[in-house]
Amino acid sequence: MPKEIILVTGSSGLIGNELVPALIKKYGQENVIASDLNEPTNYSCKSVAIDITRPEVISKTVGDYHITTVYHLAGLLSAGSEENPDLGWRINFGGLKNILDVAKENKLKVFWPSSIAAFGPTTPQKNTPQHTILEPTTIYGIAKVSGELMCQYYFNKYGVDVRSLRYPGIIGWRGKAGAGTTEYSIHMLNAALSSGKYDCFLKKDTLLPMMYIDDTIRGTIELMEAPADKIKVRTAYNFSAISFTPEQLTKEIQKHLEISVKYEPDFRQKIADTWPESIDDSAARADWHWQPTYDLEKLVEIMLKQLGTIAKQEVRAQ
Ligand code: AKB
Repeated sequence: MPKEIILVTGSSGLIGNELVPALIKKYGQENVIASDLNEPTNYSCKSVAIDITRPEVISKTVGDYHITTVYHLAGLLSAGSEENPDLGWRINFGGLKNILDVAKENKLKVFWPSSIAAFGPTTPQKNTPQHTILEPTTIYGIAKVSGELMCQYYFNKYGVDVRSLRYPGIIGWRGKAGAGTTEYSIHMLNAALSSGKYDCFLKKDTLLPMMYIDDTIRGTIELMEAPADKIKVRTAYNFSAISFTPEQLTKEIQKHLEISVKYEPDFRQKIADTWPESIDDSAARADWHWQPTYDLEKLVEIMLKQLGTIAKQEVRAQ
């Protein structure tokens, strides 16, 4: 089998911070290249700076390092995109288009995350089906739906082996939370360990699909390693684990630590209101055997443990 050499874009983000070490463990540090807008400095593999809006930079990196596979994570999340729609579109859709063009020229295999943001207010909110109405009202969601269709187009027309998942809210501890909406959960967990107080920008009963990062990383690599003929969905697979509200998360945290939460919904509530409450991911389960393992109880326990360890290390380093 030809050697696989993997480029990860957006390596410094929440997911990149977990995916890069997982890929290094699996494929060896000599076969992984980490990249972000600023060159990452924290990985044992080679790192480079890539501005995803500059196709010539992507092309040069792919040529220089003989890249065969790209995990394209670079993006601007929902709230950040809503604050700067032009930038959101340029990074989220433009960046993907640049990656797909380089993939076409160089026969690369590509992973790109779509999101539950691809759905909108007219989508059935409970147990949202794989194939359903996609009429998002955020610029982030519009870029995700357009991106999904572009992935399918590049697969059908040019044979680019591009695979995608509609990520729910991802909860991890190694990287910093981005400018998203489901990221309230990570801020709340951090607040429980620091001040014990949190002002939540969503209403307490906002039910959203969520997932612990270890499930995300495993599912993402499993999708990429599945035989091509098992991948029947070339837009993006529904990808699900659990759903909970801010209030349910607060109650679970309170089993371990004291936290008082005030609810002060802002513009991010409007974004959350257009997203599903729960997702039907039976296509992913049937086609490439997706199976989540973390429930809310396990997620909170491990997040508090890991964030607590980091906080102690930071205090010792001061
Ligand atoms: C966000 O809230 O913007 C992201 C997402 C669900 O895509 N976490």
